[in-house]
Amino acid sequence: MNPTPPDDVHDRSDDASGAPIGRRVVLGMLGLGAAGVAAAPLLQRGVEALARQDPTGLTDALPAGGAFRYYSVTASVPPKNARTYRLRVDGLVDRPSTYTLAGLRAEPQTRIVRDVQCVTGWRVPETPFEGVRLSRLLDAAGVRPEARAVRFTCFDGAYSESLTLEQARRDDVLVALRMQDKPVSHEHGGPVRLYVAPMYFYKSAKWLSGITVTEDVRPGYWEERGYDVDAWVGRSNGRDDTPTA
Ligand SMILES: Nc1nc2c(c(=O)[nH]1)N[C@H]1C(S)=C(S)[C@@H](COP(=O)(O)O)O[C@H]1N2
Ligand SMILES: [Mo]
Repeated sequence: MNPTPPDDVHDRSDDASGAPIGRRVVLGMLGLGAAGVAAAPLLQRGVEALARQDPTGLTDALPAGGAFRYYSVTASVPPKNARTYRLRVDGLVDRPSTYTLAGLRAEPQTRIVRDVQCVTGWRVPETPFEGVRLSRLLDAAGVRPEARAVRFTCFDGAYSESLTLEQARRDDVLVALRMQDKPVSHEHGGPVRLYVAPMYFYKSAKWLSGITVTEDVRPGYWEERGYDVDAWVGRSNGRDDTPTA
């Protein structure tokens, strides 16, 4: 099992050194380059509105103060509720199955309180998430021996994520029904999102609708655009905060 990097190494000064890496990647992906950096002050008009349109975290360059930003790579997502929500578990499993929200609520719930860390620098300390351990759903489905990875799909129709099977089986990876001690809101990816506590927040797919066990890791949405598949906080995406002896 991979050790979890300590949360307390990620203070604000740490962010200040780490953030430009993320921003450079982001600006490169947007094709903005130096012109984008020069235009950044213009973004300060309407931080909230822009943050909603900025899935990458570019608006983290702006002062906004410790709160969650909402990110979505799609303009709008049709909401799902207890009646319409379904989570499909399939792929290389012996027992493919479909969970309703009630079915997920009936499973044992695990609560984890850790810092949320976006790869672009913003961080929300001590955020509670609660839900069903992914390992539990995988065990219930009966993962076949040839399986090596898990792919996650979302009912926004665009986003995807992935983990190796070993990562997916960690006990700090949840299919989350609650966030900040409330049901996961639509804006935060409710009614059900993934929560991968030891990794940057882009791994925590919102609006989770599919868990497919696969033979190989298939890079997710941001990973196809340059971010690391193994997204350990502090030890990926150009950062290495591993303490040296
Ligand atoms: N479906 C979906 N999941 C997603 C994203 C997204 O755009 N679509 N963005 C990711 C990124 S980059 C971050 S930082 C977090 C943001 O979660 P929040 O909106 O609850 O703050 O969700 C991650 N999961
Ligand atoms: Mo992010």
